Amino acid sequence: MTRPRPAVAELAAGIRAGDRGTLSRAITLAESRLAADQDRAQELLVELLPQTGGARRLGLTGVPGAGKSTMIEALGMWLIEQGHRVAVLVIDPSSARSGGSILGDKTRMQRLSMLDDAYIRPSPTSGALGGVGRRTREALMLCEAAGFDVVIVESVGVGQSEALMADLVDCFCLLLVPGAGDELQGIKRGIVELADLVVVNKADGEHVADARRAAMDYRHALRMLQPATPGWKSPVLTASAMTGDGLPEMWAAIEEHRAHLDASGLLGERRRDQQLRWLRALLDETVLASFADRPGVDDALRAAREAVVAAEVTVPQAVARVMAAVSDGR
Ligand SMILES: Nc1nc2c(ncn2[C@@H]2O[C@H](COP(=O)(O)OP(=O)(O)OP(=O)(O)O)[C@@H](O)[C@H]2O)c(=O)[nH]1
Ligand SMILES: [Mg+2]
Repeated sequence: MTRPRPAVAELAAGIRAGDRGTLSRAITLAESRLAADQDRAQELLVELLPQTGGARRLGLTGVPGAGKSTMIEALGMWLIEQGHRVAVLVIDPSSARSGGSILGDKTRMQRLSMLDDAYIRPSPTSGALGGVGRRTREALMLCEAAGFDVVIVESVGVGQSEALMADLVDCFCLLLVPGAGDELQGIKRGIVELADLVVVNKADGEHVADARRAAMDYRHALRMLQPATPGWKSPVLTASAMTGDGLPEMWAAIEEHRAHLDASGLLGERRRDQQLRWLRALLDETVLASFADRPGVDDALRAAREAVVAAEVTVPQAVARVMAAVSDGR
């Protein structure tokens, strides 16, 4: 069985031309677990590196139902009207397990997905070495090379996905809804601390007053926290993804944050730190994986566990034994 394999140069040309079909194929290639595909994907990424880095990288998180997808669709359509090209990557922890809720997300962004200047893609979170964010990071770079000047990453604000998202984006936006306390919203303090911008969504109809009150509360709470970006006071805005109210103000705040990152040199610093943390994480994982693959490791680990449980050795001694057994096995 032979599959058609477009040359890397051909893929690169298609992506540079902004072709969404080629972009999809390239992202699929980068997501593949086959070593041969990975080689080509990395070759492609290197080739496209000079065309990456140019987008506004925006992360949007919030509890399920906060209105992230609705907000991205409304903001995305507004941005496209302003002449932008908008890519959306949806980090979905459920997609790996169940086939996921992606269909639902696509449906919710139906109007956006029909526009030529939009691209929407789910990002699986598991499988590859390099942390859960790896695939999203590579997809983001490919979208940039394809000329999308705004890339929005959506992540459900529960679990660890928002910390990983903060390592992918320049501006981290937290979406809240009025009328629910922090506990109810499942928002951990650590997430609020990451926010460069807080938006209280669903400020429409009977919720407007609640939304304003919630925004006041958060403005107050944020004063007690370390700023997510040094020298930047994270604004707390109200908006409605449904009516579009507050979206231009939201984008203005994102642009202001960007101007602050540019003027202070923090943009380069943030992206460099992100790359270095990724290098570190991928290296750690790769070393561990290659260690686990060596002959004798399983036996040595089992023996170490037994010896520790039986209190025959200390934990450092057990580790030394495993390391010794493994070097002998080479
Ligand atoms: N009234 C009102 N409803 C909204 C607004 N934004 C979203 N909703 C509704 O809230 C519900 C959830 O919206 P989604 O956009 O799917 O929320 P989400 O955060 O993407 O949800 P998950 O992807 O499941 O985590 C939908 O029924 C939306 O119609 C808003 O600004 N006002
Ligand atoms: Mg959603």
